[in-house]
Amino acid sequence: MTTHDNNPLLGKNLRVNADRLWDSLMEMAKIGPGVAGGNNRQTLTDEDAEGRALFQKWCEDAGCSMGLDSMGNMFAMRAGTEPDLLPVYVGSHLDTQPTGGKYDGVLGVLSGLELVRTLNDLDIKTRHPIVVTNWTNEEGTRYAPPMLSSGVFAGIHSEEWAKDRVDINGKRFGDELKRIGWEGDEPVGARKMHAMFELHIEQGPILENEGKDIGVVTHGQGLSWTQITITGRDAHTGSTPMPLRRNAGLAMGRVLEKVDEIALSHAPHAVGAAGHIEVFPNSRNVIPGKVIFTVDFRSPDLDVITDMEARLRQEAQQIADTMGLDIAFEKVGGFDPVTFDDNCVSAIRDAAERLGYSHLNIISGAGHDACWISRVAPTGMIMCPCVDGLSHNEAEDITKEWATAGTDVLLHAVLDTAEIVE
Ligand code: HGY
Ligand code: MN
Ligand code: MN
Repeated sequence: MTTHDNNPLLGKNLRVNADRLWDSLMEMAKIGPGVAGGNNRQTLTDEDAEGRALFQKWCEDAGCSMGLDSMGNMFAMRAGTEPDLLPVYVGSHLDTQPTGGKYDGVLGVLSGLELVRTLNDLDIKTRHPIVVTNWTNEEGTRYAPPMLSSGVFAGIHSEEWAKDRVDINGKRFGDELKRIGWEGDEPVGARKMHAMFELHIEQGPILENEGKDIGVVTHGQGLSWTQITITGRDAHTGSTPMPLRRNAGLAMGRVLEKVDEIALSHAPHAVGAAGHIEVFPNSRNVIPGKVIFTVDFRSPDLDVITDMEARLRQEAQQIADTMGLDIAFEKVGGFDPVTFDDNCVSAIRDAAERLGYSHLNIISGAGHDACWISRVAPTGMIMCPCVDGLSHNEAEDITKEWATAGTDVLLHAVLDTAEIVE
């Protein structure tokens, strides 16, 4: 077994092919284009199916065999010299937000493909197999909650519950997965992993502001999604006297003020907002009789999340009671803060050191499939900077150098874990 130390080929000179990586990112970005330079390749759409097919072709061209489980999770395996050893997994997600960027998730999948292509170029063999993964529905925008399929894989959700999720048009997850032809036979979660690494853009401003190439992700903050339905009464915006109104829209506004207050009371790490808001009947001259919105709270500290959830319900209930409105709460997503595996974190930090990339320990602000997979396998995350920390926006941007540095570190961390053989 050769490690980096005694094989000059595999030392700091071992790098991926930056142009090929970048070309693949740009090629994938052509599928499900947005309207402002980003992507709208939402899960289980025809565009998602097209992106999956391209990824599968690229993987098979690189000599990988493709596995597909019953949640549509894709597993492209590069054989190791010892097939009975558990594989080292890499990957992320190809689905995007409706106004998403070209790199959120996609970099994590295509960096895994570039890792395989580089090993092929140099005919490097590893003891453990290596598997490049595309997790279905990471974003949770069309089907809540996020990280749905990695959650089923990790035993968090049942497959039945996941497949019964419906989108805003009432389309069922399981039916859409069948419709696009990407429901596999493999039982979800049957695969066992030696380790998993996920490269992802930071989606925040820290690495860029600090001038660091690599984020060594030690923890992931926890997430809580509470969906709130407030019911008042539709009425004419012109002829209804103010005291007689039962204005659900006004109540939502007051609740959202409280969301901001609650999050800020746990500064500097806690965050809170509502990104999903539905107003009924959403007519200019009708007082909203009903609103449905989802409050997204996050913090690295589970006690803080629990406190924010409890205060939200108390405050919102009080606002509804005062205004004579009905209110209902439903927890539609959530996961506890994550501590990533020490050995994976060290492999990532050692790789960055060996390659001469500046690095910083960082807590992930966003949720990722790696957060659930850390429940069933030693898991690590690598981050690269993104411009202005902007993400979930079509203007999301990174540099080829940042993408390449992250992929170089992924390559070395995976090789240290999958073990190179002569
Ligand atoms: O919501 C998240 O943090 C992830 O981007 N799906
Ligand atoms: Mn993502
Ligand atoms: Mn995302």
